[in-house]
Amino acid sequence: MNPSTAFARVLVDELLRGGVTDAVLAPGSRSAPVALALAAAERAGRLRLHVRIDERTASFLALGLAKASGRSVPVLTTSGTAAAHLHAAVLEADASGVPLLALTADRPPELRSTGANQTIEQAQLYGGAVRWAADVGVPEEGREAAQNRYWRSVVAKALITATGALSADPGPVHLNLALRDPLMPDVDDRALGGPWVGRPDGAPWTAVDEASAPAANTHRLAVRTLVIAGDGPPSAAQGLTPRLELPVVAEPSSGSWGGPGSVRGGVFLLGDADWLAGHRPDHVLVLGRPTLSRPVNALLADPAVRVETVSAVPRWADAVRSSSRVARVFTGQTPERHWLTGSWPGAWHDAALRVGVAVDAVLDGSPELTAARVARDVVAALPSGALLVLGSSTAVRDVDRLAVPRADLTVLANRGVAGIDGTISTAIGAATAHDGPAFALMGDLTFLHDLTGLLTGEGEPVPDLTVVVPDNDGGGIFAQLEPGEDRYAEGYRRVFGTPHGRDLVAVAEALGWAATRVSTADELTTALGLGGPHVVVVRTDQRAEATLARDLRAAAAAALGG
Ligand SMILES: Cc1ncc(C[n+]2csc(CCOP(=O)(O)OP(=O)(O)O)c2C)c(N)n1
Ligand SMILES: [Mg+2]
Repeated sequence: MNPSTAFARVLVDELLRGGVTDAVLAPGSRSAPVALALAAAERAGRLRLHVRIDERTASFLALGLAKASGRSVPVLTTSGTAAAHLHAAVLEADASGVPLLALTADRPPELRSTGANQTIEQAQLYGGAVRWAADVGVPEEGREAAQNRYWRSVVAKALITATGALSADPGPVHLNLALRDPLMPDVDDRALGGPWVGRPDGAPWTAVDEASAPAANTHRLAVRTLVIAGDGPPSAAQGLTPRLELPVVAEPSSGSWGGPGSVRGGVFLLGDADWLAGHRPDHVLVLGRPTLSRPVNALLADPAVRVETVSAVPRWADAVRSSSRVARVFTGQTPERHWLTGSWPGAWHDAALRVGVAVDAVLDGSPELTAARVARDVVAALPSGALLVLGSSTAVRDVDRLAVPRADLTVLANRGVAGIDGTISTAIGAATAHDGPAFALMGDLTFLHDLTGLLTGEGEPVPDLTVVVPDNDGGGIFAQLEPGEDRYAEGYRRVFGTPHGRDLVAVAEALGWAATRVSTADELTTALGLGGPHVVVVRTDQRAEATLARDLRAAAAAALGG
């Protein structure tokens, strides 16, 4: 076996031993040995392989697979700019703690800095965004046993690091793979033998011993304790038990959404200064990473509020730098149980119910199917057990403030860096790993940004995914923020509104997806029931959305007695 082939086959074998079940690749010639080894593993029924022509799409697909499965997912590229296209997904994986494994094929050292074709500085390409990066030495003839140990231990370490098995800090890892010609295999797919064997019984080269459970910390709860749950894995919510009866303002992708204590439209309550003045918590427990709303940050910055953080990972979120304590697990004890069953949590739940009725009346009162209503109705219409992937921008925020929270859905969003990139690919990846129907909700620019994500080639697994796109012909969120104020009207359309004028049904169909345009609530419900892969487009209007957002806030304020 030539050295590149031996290396590639050992690498893939060790990935499989380490628990990898899915891998993604984009084609190229420097990466050929690894690509062929992955394809061979798939033929042997040991792996599900996904092939994409666009590396950015490939990496977000891997991100979605890893996010939904909790397993490491390798994404393989050739050398040069191909490797750079993984950067956005690596950043998202870093910020949201997803075990993405970037495998970038590279030229051997003697070709670097020589002007050789498709050659860049790839080692440390992703800087501090990865938990670990290794520039793996070029496979060579001879020293088989030593090279086998080296390769297997590098892969085992990469997987242990990516999954956070020892650190409790999962995240991306980069293996830069320098390969020398010949790159094409000189043997068939026979099992690895001789010096290339791994540990007996299919074990990984290095396995992690079960870590002992982290020590429990006890939070001293106040009479008025509020839980703010931001984006994070469901484990972030562990320990939040129904018996505590604390009100929970949970973001949709928090794992606590719809769980015990979860209030609908919490952002309306926090955003109403008058109501909050009478219901201000003394103590706020923060789980995960809250990123969606300004009223949450305002509350966390309030010096009268004692802020504490629960974080299973050593990177806790504290964007306003007010947290006075961080603990690994939540083990809140009610000092005096009856304190908590008093009027304060009840007032939050009552207020949320009143706001819910008020916003429903506004949403149902409009004859048009607005983006806001789509967000609420999509959530309500999904079958139990479904996956919902939310795009950044208005989609996730509309669900956050308007939908009735549901604990029976798996809700994911790329909130690590909150990019509008790679969302279709993330959704396809997550849907592929999810057991059951999957749905995604994203704006038109978010959709257009990742069009190559729709491009699933011949023979690729295609999940049951329905992508719902409220199409307001551009970036409507800006109309709801400062740029949307009348005094900036002159430049708005050109530099914020960014209308594209495309027919997204035609666009989706051109890329091979069934697509439907809907304009009523009933049509939306019907379209959601058709099954995927399917794109559902709803035409909406940026300015009307901004007006509606104001109407919703006013209705909430009125319901809160303002
Ligand atoms: C990769 C990336 N580029 C730019 C942005 C800035 N940005 C945030 S929201 C947004 C507009 C999104 O438009 P769309 O997806 O149509 O959603 P809408 O705001 O219309 O609901 C942009 C450009 C971003 N978050 N990520
Ligand atoms: Mg839009």
